[in-house]
Amino acid sequence: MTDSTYTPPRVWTWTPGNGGRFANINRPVSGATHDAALPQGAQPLQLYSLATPNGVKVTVMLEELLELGHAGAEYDAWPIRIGDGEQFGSGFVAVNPNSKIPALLDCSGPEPIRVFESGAILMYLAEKFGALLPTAAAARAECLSWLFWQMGSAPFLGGGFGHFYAYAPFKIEYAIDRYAMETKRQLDVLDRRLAEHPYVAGDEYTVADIAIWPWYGQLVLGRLYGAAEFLQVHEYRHVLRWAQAIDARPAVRRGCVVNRLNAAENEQLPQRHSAADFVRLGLPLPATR
Ligand SMILES: N[C@@H](CCC(=O)N[C@@H](CS)C(=O)NCC(=O)O)C(=O)O
Repeated sequence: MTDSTYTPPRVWTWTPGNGGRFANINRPVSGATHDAALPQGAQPLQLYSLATPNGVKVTVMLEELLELGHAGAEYDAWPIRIGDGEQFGSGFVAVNPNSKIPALLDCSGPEPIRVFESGAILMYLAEKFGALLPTAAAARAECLSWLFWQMGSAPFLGGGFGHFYAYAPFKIEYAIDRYAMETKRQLDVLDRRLAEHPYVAGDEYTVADIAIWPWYGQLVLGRLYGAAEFLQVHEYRHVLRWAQAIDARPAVRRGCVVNRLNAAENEQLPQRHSAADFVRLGLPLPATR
């Protein structure tokens, strides 16, 4: 076990640039650091995001809605370079006072409606279009329970395990142990559920799958933190079956490349303005086009 010689002082003070991977964007206060207007396109929905697991939830949701034929789900997607601090621009902070992607502006009505927090965005869109969220009381309760399970659980996977395993400036055995155990417990929760049901909320693909897949699905597919072997993800075979099935969905394939930066040219779509943008990448277009 790591021997720590650190004794916390009576009052915590901020040391900028503590050496962690995201030290340059972390600060103990909120609010805008600079004036910067957000770009705005012609589509009814404006998305300000990035292709991280939290961002991908929303682009997959929008692509699934378009696949279902909801033309009102057309969107312009603009990348927010969080490594460069664009989430602290005044325009972005006006849409999300919490300065985190994803953030959505619904411009389809007389006044724009802002929505932030990926879970709130998924629910907002599901209710707006009457899709991917069951309406019968029991099925809806089950779906929302798993949607909010994701919101509460993923910070232990991302901010806990991922941070200490992959991003912290040095390895702390205690922290990695604690969050590896919790991550494996969460994978086991999902595995037991998916042993009995094709999808997380039951028989239907819903916003619960859309929220959970970018984190736990991509983890078992070996796409997060280079931790597949460390966590022995192949043991969660029901999660793996579900993850592979969702990975093959055309809307998921499209959603994963939107607002993606720093990938090969043919695997990223930094901005998305219409379905035609996917042609260059050779991806399947919405079936309704
Ligand atoms: N609970 C939020 C989490 C969003 C979040 O953590 N976004 C990260 C990227 S995945 C971010 O924008 N980080 C920038 C920062 O912390 O300054 C949600 O689900 O929308």
